[in-house]
Amino acid sequence: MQLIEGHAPLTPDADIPVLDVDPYDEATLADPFSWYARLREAGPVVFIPRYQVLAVGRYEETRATFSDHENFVSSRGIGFNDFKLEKPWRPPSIILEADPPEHTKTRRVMSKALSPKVVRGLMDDFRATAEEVVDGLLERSEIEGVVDLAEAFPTRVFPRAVGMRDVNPRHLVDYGAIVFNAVGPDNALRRAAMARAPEVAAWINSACARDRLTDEGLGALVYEAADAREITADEAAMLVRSFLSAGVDTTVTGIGNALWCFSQNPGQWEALKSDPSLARPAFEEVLRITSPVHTFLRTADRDTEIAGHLVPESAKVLCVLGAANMDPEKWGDPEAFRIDRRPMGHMAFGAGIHGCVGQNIARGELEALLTVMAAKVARIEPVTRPSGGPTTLSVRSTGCRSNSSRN
Ligand code: OVM
Repeated sequence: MQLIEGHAPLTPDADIPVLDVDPYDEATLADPFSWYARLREAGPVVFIPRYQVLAVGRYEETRATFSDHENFVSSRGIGFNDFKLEKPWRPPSIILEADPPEHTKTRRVMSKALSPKVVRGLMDDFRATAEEVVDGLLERSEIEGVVDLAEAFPTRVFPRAVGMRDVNPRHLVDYGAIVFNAVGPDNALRRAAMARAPEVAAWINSACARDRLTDEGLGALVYEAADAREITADEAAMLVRSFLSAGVDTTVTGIGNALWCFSQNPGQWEALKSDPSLARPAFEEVLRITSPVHTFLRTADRDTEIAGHLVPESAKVLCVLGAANMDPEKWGDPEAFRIDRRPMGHMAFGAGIHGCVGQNIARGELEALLTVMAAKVARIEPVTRPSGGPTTLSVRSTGCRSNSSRN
């Protein structure tokens, strides 16, 4: 059988609309709202011939598909490859790319290691580091938003939170880009990221060993679960790898996207400055409007249906979280960035048993950073406009850089 993007070709139900788009071409990634709208308007589920996948982007069907882990499994891969048919690029994650009952055990360990109480213990370091990073940047007239802030902040606080003894911010950022580009199709972005995979993945894997971690961080908590026989030591190393896979690219993109939102909406920056307690809800709105992880896939593990349309066993379903987060049936004036919206039920962290287990730490990092910035930064503006004085961050951005995570 001739595979398409590592999975079986699909003959869709005749009444499923066909949408001839490439969600992963660079222009679409850079400005995805119009593709999101086309997807939602075409129907509750559509067929994308180029990738031989079904796709959902309306809020209701995206949420329903993503939450239905029995029909739509993760163990066959959450990208285009079907692990039943093609060997994955790295040993599969034992939490992301697993189903119950295996998933249940690893999820419990990660959930404990990333509990609200653990995150509260990290907040002082997040705030102090945010002060240092922001003070440093304000001494300059202009910054590159992604590199100088969005990458700089998580790569300082996150390895410390995990308890890593080995320091290499570049490898952490590159690994995140590799892992998330691996979710997308085999295009130029994915190949460019993958070119560095052997070297970077080897470094990451060694950094996950118990003797490369302090006995204090999140990594130690996971190894303690191995001591308690909840998981094996090899599984502990794999779960530390999951921290490093999921914890960097996501927050880098979240911060970059926050800069973008505020630079486009100066009134909302004013609003945050006058009420810094809005830092957390502001981040939720950044997530809703920019969906740092804009797509994940699932695989139908049996014949099933979406909105009454047959979905055959082996079908890959592209779940477009970004489109669900902009669905006008769910959100009033969805394109308006309003930091006090409190967008309950947004899909940026997913939903169901695989919903982001690190969402508390992500919120903690962004709360610390946005609170500190609200106190110190007068304006955030793109460099194309004239600079506004010593406490303005003039932000240059390298823009869309990564296949499956940045917009
Ligand atoms: C992992 C992992 C978890 C969430 C996201 C992710 C695609 C990876 O367990 O390795 O990136």
